[in-house]
Amino acid sequence: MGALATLLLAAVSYLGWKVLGLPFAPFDVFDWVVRVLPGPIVTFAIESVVVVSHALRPAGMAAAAKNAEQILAVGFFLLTGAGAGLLLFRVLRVSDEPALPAGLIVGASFGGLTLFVEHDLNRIALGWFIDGAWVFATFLGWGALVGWACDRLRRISAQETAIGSEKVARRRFLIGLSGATLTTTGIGSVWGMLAGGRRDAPGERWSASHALPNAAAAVSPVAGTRPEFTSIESHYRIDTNTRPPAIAASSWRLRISGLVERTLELTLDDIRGAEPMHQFVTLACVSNPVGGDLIGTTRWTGISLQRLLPRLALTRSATHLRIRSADGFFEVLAVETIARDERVMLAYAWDGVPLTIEHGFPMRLYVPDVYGMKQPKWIEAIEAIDHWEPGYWVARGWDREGRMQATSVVDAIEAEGASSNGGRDRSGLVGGIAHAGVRRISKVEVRLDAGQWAVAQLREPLSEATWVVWRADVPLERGDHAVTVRCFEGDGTPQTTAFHTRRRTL
Ligand SMILES: Nc1nc2c(c(=O)[nH]1)N[C@H]1C(S)=C(S)[C@@H](COP(=O)(O)O)O[C@H]1N2
Ligand SMILES: [Mo]
Repeated sequence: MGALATLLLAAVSYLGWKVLGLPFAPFDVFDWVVRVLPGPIVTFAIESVVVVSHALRPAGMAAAAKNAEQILAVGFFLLTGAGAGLLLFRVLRVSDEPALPAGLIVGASFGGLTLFVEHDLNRIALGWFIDGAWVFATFLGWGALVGWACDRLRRISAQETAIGSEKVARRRFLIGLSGATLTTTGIGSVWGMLAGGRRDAPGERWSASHALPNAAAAVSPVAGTRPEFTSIESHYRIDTNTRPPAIAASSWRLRISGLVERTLELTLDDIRGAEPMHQFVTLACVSNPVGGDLIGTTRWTGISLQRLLPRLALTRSATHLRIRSADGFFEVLAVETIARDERVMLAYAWDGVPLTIEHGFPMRLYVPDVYGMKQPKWIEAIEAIDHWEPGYWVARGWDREGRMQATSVVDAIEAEGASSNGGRDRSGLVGGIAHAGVRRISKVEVRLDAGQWAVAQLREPLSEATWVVWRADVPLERGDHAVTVRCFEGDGTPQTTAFHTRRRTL
């Protein structure tokens, strides 16, 4: 009964979320529980999900990882609901209290807890009244269903004294109820799925009407190499939210406080009104496995924090900024980094359109040379402090610097042209990307099978902060091949992470 009622609650909530943007408790409760778990457990879970989704779907692992998380969240919700139902039945069995009021009380309590979670995660999208009414109504419905079923089963036991007829009556009741619940669940889920189709970022993309800055580059990518410019839709997404926080552009403020002459509140228009800065940036997740797709390149638009610095009016003792996100994420950035590097920016657009909610609307931070774990999305507050502090992931045991490591990937292995000599002297093309933060790539080398390392050609990158597309000609005979790649940073430092190898049978 508990499981059935929870399934129904999940389906109804899902419909409410997809159609009206109401809270979706299964994801939100899960995210909240993950927040309060100790770092090592969360890290272990994330890494397991990444490893499993990479094994299952190496080409679409970002999406696969999010799906796995969502399945876990719903599973956790169903288990908790089933457990609560079981407990309620057990307790009521030893007392003679009517079950319906007990169910309502438990439902209301769970509703209250859920609302607290929604508030804590900043996911109250339509206001306290509407979201609160919805959460209470759905959870009370859950409690009422469990309680009512419990009462009915008791009455059946009391009425049907003969053992056989009691069994039949109970079974009939349960089958009827399961049928009704499962049908409603099915309708709710399908309707929600249809209603919640992908919403594209509004506005015209910059890339739709502009040539890339390296359009005239002499070296062109080998067919099969990943697009040099990642579309917003295919950019990976990684964060600790199964559902992103709800932020309204009109009421959003960037609050600057702490060690400042006076606190300051900036609106989105204040920030968009200042001189914009555009940068082509490759963003990567520290959890990206060798050859994985948790890396992407787009055009970021925002305001340089260096230029904003005078307006922040930091006091002399301020050395760091604690940058806080609506989802509880935070990162600590040295004022010195901002003073040294004008590229550090508050970004509000990707590819010419406002950031999508998944990618941090309305504001996110860009810091050159570090992994995504150091680049908060959904920023809402900056606090000036006089010391360094570990950020969200660093506090959970992740690498303190988070500096991007040099990496290179083989994307394509293509046999090319007609073969001469009975297929022995076939030539082939291999290609891919290499990236080392903003430290540039000076050389990429490829190795065919167990052969010698050969130097690849490098395409001029979109910027010094983006990956470099490389290509190389290799003699490819028919058969099984393994192509391995390695790169060197601008100053010649060799890649130290594991080399990527791609295999192909020609
Ligand atoms: N507020 C917030 N910002 C965040 C995160 C998060 O969980 N919460 N995850 C970080 C991590 S680990 C990465 S890799 C990048 C990913 O950005 P993207 O989802 O836009 O690709 O966001 C970073 N910023
Ligand atoms: Mo990440």
